[in-house]
Amino acid sequence: MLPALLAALLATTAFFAPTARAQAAAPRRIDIVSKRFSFDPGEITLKKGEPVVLVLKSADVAHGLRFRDLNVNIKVNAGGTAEAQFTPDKTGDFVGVCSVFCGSGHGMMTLKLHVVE
Ligand SMILES: [Cu+2]
Repeated sequence: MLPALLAALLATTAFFAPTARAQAAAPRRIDIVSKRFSFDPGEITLKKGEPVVLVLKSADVAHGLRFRDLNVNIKVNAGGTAEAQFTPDKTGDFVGVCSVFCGSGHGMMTLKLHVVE
């Protein structure tokens, strides 16, 4: 009886703890639409140390969004949505590029990211 009760208690704790944490952090969500051959918006500004969720959507084929210096790489399937949470740990201007080859203009797909104090 006691082990069962303990297991139930642990399960409950495991279930509620992440929810409570997520609500406490409540990271800002930023929608980005990728489409041959651009990102919309083409420029975003974030605050250093503030967690965000980048929500990448594809309006056509598969795309990706990589910020090499920030260790972020999101890949999205054709017509799909993918997201990644990260916290910018340094200020500066960064350039995100499409990380999935999507056609002739692939190399021109960039997104400017400014991280401010
Ligand atoms: Cu591409």
